[in-house]
Amino acid sequence: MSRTECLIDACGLRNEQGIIIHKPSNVFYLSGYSGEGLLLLSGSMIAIVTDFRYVEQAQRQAPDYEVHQISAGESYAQIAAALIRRTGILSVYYEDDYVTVKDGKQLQDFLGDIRLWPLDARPEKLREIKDAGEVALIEKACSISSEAFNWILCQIRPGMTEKQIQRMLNFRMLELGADGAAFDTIVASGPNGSLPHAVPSDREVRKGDMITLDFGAKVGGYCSDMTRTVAFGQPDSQMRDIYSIVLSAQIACQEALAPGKVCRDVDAIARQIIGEAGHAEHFGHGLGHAVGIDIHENPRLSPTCGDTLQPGHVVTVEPGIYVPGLGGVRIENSCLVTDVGARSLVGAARELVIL
Ligand SMILES: [Mn+2]
Repeated sequence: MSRTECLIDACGLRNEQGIIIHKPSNVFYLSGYSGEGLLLLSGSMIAIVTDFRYVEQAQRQAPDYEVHQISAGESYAQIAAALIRRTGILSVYYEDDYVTVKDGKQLQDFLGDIRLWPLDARPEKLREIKDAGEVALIEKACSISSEAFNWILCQIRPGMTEKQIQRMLNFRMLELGADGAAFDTIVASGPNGSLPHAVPSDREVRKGDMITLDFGAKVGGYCSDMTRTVAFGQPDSQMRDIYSIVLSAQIACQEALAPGKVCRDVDAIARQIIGEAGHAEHFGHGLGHAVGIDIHENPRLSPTCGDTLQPGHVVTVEPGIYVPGLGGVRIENSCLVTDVGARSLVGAARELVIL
């Protein structure tokens, strides 16, 4: 079954029902098309509505789809609604968690008495289980980011700024074959390390800093995600202790990944190890998240997620400890859940590297 057919099946779509897809990551997952526009799906029609800039791209990337081009002054929603009305569809599923109130109202106006129903994130549910081709792309993205990490370790010198290191990492990933960075690369040195999502600054790195690098590559539309904290010169004993706590939490949680495990139970392992070491209040984010076309997908390894891990899930395991005024440590691998357990797709070593 094609992905489109799987979605139609998951919705139990009847003849008089259709689906309209706005979210770019869902458009790409279902059709392979990566430009702007909308997808229309029904039992009798699979179509892309786009504009002049993307018509040829849509035809190339999604050869099974009819491609409809809007004219000047028309909106995607207007043409989508006209196509839907022509097919005799009476109700349409749409992404209630993505379409803005304004766009939703406009779409409803164009549709007249055709009703809109929430799609309830069914495409995202399908996207949770990665097929072999998707795993291969994520694995390639992970190996590019691992290799870029091993390279940057040999490049860091005193006086380099966080922004410089960020640029070099991004450039290296591109040289190694990435289509781009999966998200804004984080480089956080010294006391900036206590900010889990620090924005790289003009701060110059110096001996005695710990440096956190959180980054990923994008390959064929799929993301990798990894974090390493390295020591630039000998770290003080407090940071060394923090590193070993985070490392033992990361190892324990990664080893615990297996089909049938409940996400919040894996998160709890990290929270217990870090809490027993006296750092409960310094670990305020979830243990991890799924990764795929989007950098953050479901399921989440968080205290509230009751989902069960299944073969084909790719999730990050990224415990961290952040102490304001001192610094922080985070260690993150992206891991594939297999039939028997899990394996990291990130090859770089996790043990403390002292530069
Ligand atoms: Mn992550």
